[in-house]
Amino acid sequence: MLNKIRLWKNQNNSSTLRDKIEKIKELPVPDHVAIIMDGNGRWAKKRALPRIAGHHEGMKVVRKTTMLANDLGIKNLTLYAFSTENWKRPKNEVEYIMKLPEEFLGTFLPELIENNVQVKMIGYKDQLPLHTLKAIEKAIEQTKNNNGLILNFALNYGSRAEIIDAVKKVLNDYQRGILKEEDLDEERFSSYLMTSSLPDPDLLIRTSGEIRLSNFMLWQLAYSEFWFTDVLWPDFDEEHFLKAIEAFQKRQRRFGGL
Ligand code: V07
Repeated sequence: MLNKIRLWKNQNNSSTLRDKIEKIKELPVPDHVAIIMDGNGRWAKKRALPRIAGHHEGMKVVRKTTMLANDLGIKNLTLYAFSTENWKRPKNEVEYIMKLPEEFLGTFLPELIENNVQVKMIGYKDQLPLHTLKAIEKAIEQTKNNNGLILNFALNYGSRAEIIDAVKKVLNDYQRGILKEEDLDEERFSSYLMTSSLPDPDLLIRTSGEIRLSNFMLWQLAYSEFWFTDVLWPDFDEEHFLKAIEAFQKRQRRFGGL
């Protein structure tokens, strides 16, 4: 009897999830969702586990979120996995985090390929351990012709440094006569950023209760909708993601009504 109830409950839950997905797909979904995946350490602490256990659990949520974004027809998903500030963390934690791309891709790359997902990365590659970089570049290469969801990892990324580097490239192109002063506008400047191939995010999600940008996509988020939630990243499930998308669609409808 208990099993029957459990089965009924599960079927019930998963069918409402499918219904919700279908409902959301009737309205325009954001073209680009960016997520600051915060709260992994706090999730672990609450359970008296080492911080790395939170990062590992967070990695599983990356997979679920990617598959749901793909199902919803979202075209671009950027995930903030590691900031240029995160090197200040304990050495063993950083070493563990830098193994996560390999572990993730070792397990899920076939699934990403099956689902036509294209892997990309923004951030400073030169400071990454070679084993991390190699795994990511292999995934980028193997998925470069896929035309489904673009799964873009921000890794060793910092927005102010990105902007300074863009300005330096602008100055260089100006000096070489490739760029005229009158041709520099917002669109042209965007083409010097690491995100040049991506549209600006329509929706930013940050988990774990912090209400700040922490040097993430400062230029690109100028016109985006923001969704902050207290839910810790390892607890962020399909229902939470759908709630953020629903809120986005409601705001779009209000905006469209004006
Ligand atoms: C990382 C798990 C998610 C929560 C945030 C911190 C820890 C997946 C990746 C990844 C990166 C590149 C790639 C494939 C997967 C990852 C880092 C940290 C550095 F091509 N999760 N995850 N990378 N965490």
